[in-house]
Order: sequence, then C-alpha cells, then structure tokens
Amino acid sequence: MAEQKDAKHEQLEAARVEAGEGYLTTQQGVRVDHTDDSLSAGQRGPTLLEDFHAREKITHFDHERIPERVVHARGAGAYGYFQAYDDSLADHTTAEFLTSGEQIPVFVRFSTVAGSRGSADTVRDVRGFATKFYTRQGNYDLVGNNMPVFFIQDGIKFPDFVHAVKPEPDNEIPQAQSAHDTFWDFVSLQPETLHMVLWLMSDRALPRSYRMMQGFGVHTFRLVNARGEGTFVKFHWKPLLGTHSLLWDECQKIAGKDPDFNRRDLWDCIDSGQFPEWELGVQLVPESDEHSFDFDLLDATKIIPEEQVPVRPVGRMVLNRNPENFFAETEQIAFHTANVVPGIDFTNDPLLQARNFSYLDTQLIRLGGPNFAQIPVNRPIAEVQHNQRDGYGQQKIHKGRTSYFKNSIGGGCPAIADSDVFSHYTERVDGRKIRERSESFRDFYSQATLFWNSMSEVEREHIVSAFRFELGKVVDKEIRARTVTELNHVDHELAARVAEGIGVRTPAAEATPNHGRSSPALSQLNAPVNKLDTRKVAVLVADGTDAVGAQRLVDELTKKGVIVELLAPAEGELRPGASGGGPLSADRQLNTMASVLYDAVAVPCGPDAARTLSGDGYAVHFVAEAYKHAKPVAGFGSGLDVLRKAGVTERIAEGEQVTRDHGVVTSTAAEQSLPGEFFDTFADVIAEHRAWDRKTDSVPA
Ligand code: HDD
Repeated sequence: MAEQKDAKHEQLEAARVEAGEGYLTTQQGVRVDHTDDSLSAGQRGPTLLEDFHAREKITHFDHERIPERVVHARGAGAYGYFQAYDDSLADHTTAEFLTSGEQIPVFVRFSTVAGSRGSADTVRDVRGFATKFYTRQGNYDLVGNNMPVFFIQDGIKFPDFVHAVKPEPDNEIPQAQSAHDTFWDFVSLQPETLHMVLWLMSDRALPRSYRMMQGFGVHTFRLVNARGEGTFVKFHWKPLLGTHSLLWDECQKIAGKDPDFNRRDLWDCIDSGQFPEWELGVQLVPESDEHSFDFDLLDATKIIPEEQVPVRPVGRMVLNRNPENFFAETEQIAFHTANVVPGIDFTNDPLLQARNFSYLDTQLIRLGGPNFAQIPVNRPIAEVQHNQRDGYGQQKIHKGRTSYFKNSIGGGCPAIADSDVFSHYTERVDGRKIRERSESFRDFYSQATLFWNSMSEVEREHIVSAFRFELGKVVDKEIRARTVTELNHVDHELAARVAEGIGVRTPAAEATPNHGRSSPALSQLNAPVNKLDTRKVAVLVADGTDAVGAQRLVDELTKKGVIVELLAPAEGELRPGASGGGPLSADRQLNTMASVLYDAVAVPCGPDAARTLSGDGYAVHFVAEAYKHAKPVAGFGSGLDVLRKAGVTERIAEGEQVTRDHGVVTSTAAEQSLPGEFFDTFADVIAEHRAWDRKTDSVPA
C-alpha cells in the first residue's frame, strides 16, 4: 500500500530508528563482542562490578517503566488525518483546521478508564476518544469520551469519583470493573452521577470496536471568530460504520479469549487498509441563547438533545497508519484540554476548568519533567519558539545568550506576533468568591429519564440486566437499596425491574413523575447503520467440506467487504469433499478461537465434514453460542446437521429454497445447486448485525 506522508509523518521520520542495522554497541557507541555472559572472575566466579556493559543493560531495563496514566491507562492509538468539508465555520472560528479543507495530521488514542495498562479491553467502562490535531496554528487536543456526559459536575470531585471506581484500596479488587461496593456507594450518594450511570449501564459501555463508537467533546466549548465573537459548541464524532456494541456475556468471555480484542481490531483493520472513519459534527448555540435551555450549558452531566440543536457535519477523520512503537507513541502521547488554538476557547464549565489544570500536571510526573512536548509524538508541526529552558530531558541545544523577554541582546527575539495569535475570549466575569453549586445545576434526573425513555425495549433489557449484574456484586444491601431509591427518581419501572433482580424491595410509587420526553438520536438500535464492511465471519470446515461451496461463500462475502476466516479442528490443508474443488486450507484451529470473536458463523456442505463437526463439542458450542448471542447463522446442505446439533432446528426450513428466519439463513441445497440468493441473504443479515427478535433465553451456551 502507498505510504501516506504528511507533515507530522515526515517530522517523525527523523526520530525513527531502523531495527537490525549495524553492530551491537553500548549506549556510548562502543561495540561489544559478547552479551550473553557477565564478566566474572573465572568461569564459576562472582560477576565483576567492572562489567559496564552488563550494568548499563540491566540499569536501563530497571528503568523501562513509567507511571501508567492514573485513569485511561489502557489504550490503543493510530495516526490519520482530519479534513474539513468546507469553510462554512469561518463565520464562527478562526481555527484554520476547521475551515481550510486541507488534510490535518492527527493522532487518536482510544482507551478504557478504570483498568490498568494490562487489563482487558472488553470491560464495562467508558471509552476515551482523544484526538491530537497537529495544526499549522499549533496542537489542538479534543480529549473526549464515547459518552456525551460525565459522572460529576465539578472537577474537585474527580479524585473522589476515581477513588470510588478504581479497585478497592485494601486488596486492589476488582480490576477494571465498576461492579463493587465503593463505586455504587459513591453513585448512590451523589445523584448527579445518575445520567452518566445510565449510559454506563447501556450498550455504549461495550463497544464492538473502537471503529464503531461515537465520540464526544462532552463540555460546551466556545468557537471564536475574527471579530472576537463567541459561539457555544459541542463536538461530536460519528463513525461511518455506525455505533455497535457487544453483549455483556460476550464481553466477559472475550476478556479471557482475547483481552486485546478492541486493540487488535483497530490495528488489524488499519494494517489491512480498511481505514476507520468518523464525521465531525458540531452543535452551535449563539451566546444570546445561553439561558434558553432547561439545563445549564456549563453542566457536563447534560446533553443538548439533537432534536433541539441539530448536529451540523463539518469534516471527516480517517485513521490510516499504525504507530511504529507502542511506548514511544501511544504511551508517551500527552493530551491536554488546555491545548487550544486560535478560534477555540473554554467556557466556565467547572469540570473543564479543573481538567485544564490536571492534564499538564499529570504529564509532569508521568513523563518525568517539563520537556515532554519535545517527545516526537507530542511535537507540534507549527514552529515552536519560547524562552523556556533546561529541565529533565531537554533535547534542544538553545543557542544564544537570551532566554528572557524583553531583550535587546538577542535582537528582541522571539518577538510577539501581531496576527494569528491566541487571544482569550473577553468574557465578562463578575462574582464573589464562594464554594457553591449553581441552582441551574440541580436537576439530576430529567436527562437520565430522557435517556431511559429513548431506548428500544432490547436496550432497556440490557440496561436492567447491567444494573442487576453490577448491584448483584455489591455486598452492602444498603447501597443496593439506596441506588434503587435513586433510580426511582429516573423511572419507576426501571427501579422496579432492577429491584426485582437484586432482592431489594420495589419502591411503592414513583418518586418523580416521568416527563415522557425522548430523544431518538440517543438509541443505537432505533436507527441502526446497517453496514457489513469489516464484519468478521467464521466458516466452520473440516476434512470433506465441499471446497467449491465453501470457496464460493468466502469469495462472495469477501467481495462485499466481509472478513472471512476458515476454522477447522486442525490447521492446514483439508482433504477435499466428494465434489472436488479446493484445495481448501484452514486459517485457524477451531479451539484457539470462539464464536464471541466473530460477528457471524456459517457451516457449508460436506457429509464427512458435517459428521466430524457435529461430533466436535467445540464446533457445536461455537454455533450454539453464536445463535444465543443473536448473531447471523447460516448453513447449507449437510452443514445444516451441525446447526441442528447446536439446537438451531426450529429455524431451519426443509427445501432448497433459501430461507431466512430470525437471522438464520439456510438451504438444504448442496453447493452445485445452491442459489446465489443464499449469499446475498446472508450478507443482508450480517449487515443487520443481530437478530434481536430471536428469543434465546433457554439456549445453553
Ligand atoms: Fe480525563 C486522561 C477524558 C474528566 C483528569 N481523560 C483522560 C483521557 C481521556 C479523558 C480520553 C486519556 C487521554 C489519553 O489517551 O492519553 N476526562 C475525559 C473526559 C472527561 C474527563 C471526556 C470529562 C468530560 N479528567 C477529567 C477530570 C479530570 C481528569 C474532571 C481531573 C480533574 N484525565 C485526567 C488526567 C488524565 C486523564 C488525570 C490521566 C492521564 C492523562 O490525563 O494524561 O489528567
């Protein structure tokens, strides 16, 4: 594939080092002749302190780790570009990257929040979605999440919130989970968390892929135009592939089968040229409308419903390049909400104000001093000139005698520019010093209710079972009861359904009447994006699989953008079936994989293969589990025997015609007579992702 080069890429080239070239040396460039044995006094004698090579090697190793991020420790990142569609935002902002139409290099890091660096990807959690735009006017960081609101309203509560959700301090259990007493203790005592907690209990917390998640700037920011006029703005990222999720049961299994599930998915897709893409949208609110909502624009626990202020598309982002070195790039990237460029400014959102302190502060300990902006991945492509000097890890040799302003000795340089500068929005502020939450921040329930009202029944079922699972892990019954009392302010039915599952008394009556409003844009399932690009399908094969039919299946689906893998009891070339064709080769050994790692499963024809697979518990479980998770399941000819063995029987119609029943696509035809319609129907079903109307409660898997 042609290499993408942009200004950031070229800058990074200077820092890249080819592995495997030249001779082994010390850090000082001295060639070494031996690196397998320490220098010792005799073959069996003590190691000598004089062995500078061994000491240097071990010392460096001892210092290889840096503190992990206090939150968002586990992540994966990639480079790409952002491109504005046109200059239509020019009336609102002087930020060139939003109006120039040029490709602006970006680095995006996705993350989970609560877990350590080595935790599993598919935990129930918020996902970070942080974008660094390397613009000509300097770096702009949009440090967002995949949910549009936050748990707390004021950053001073962030340490409390994080201490509550992180593993409990006495035994450091549980890892990367909110299902424990301290988290729910906090939630039940801090009702402003409720709206975000509903998002956290929803499918949004279980993304199928980083490529299939929305992103949100969360806060209300401000765009500022050339006349110094401000417009409130909320940022939205919408994935082209739609927003899709896993089931909780899958997540728990994937955490063991492939803890790198989301990270691997991002890497593999970029590696194979299937570049993920998002559209950037903005909700704009004129300053004059600041007080025309029934919530406060400065309250980060609130959304602006899209039906009230539509999201206006302004550009697209494509991620097209994997990093070369995880530590150097993904680990050392340092985001900061206060990294803004001319044309974008803050508001007085108290959560944002605290973040503007926290990010710079945390990088100082994480990256070991004040020069982390010189680390290759963090360097702007804009020219950097300032009078900051020295400090740990200084990489620059600043020439000259002056590092102060004003100066005459250095010719007055660096000088103050008179154009394209960042000027703070001249907001008028006036107030007494007080510690007090604004009255306008006091409605904690309406938008939680709005979210609940906007969900489809399937999504509601998932939310209820998430609450039951999480609260079911809470030992203290008081905390369970208090949480249900809070939920009763959101919706009585929700509170009752949760209470029923966790042994808590159902509240007698609703605490706050449900306002009945909804916002359709909040549901993933009410308006799904049906695309099959990069969906992953497992085709179960064995010796005797009819190679012609199986190959047709692979070719037809691959042509449509689906990723197809052949799984067999053993890897390698398979003995062809009676109808010839082939050779067919298995991509993977069945028992190293699992249905939860795929979006759909198919079993082609071949009597011998069907016999083998029907007698292989792994294969049968594979199909049954996919069926249970409402995934597309397909089979033809004798392949149907495997489906029957897996309990799919009632969805299989007799006859060669292609039938489609609750996401199950079948035909009794062997491959020669299999109608082409089979592949199109299967593809349609894959594009729909899940057959939510399939009832599978009684399916064991
Ligand atoms: Fe934060 C990391 C997103 C509130 C303090 N945060 C961090 C990252 C993301 C977010 C995506 C990871 C960046 C990366 O990939 O390196 N944080 C958010 C969002 C918030 C939010 C969307 C609310 C709207 N954060 C928040 C508050 C504070 C912090 C209120 C502190 C007062 N966040 C941090 C931090 C981190 C961080 C401690 C840890 C590592 C880092 O910054 O670089 O400073």
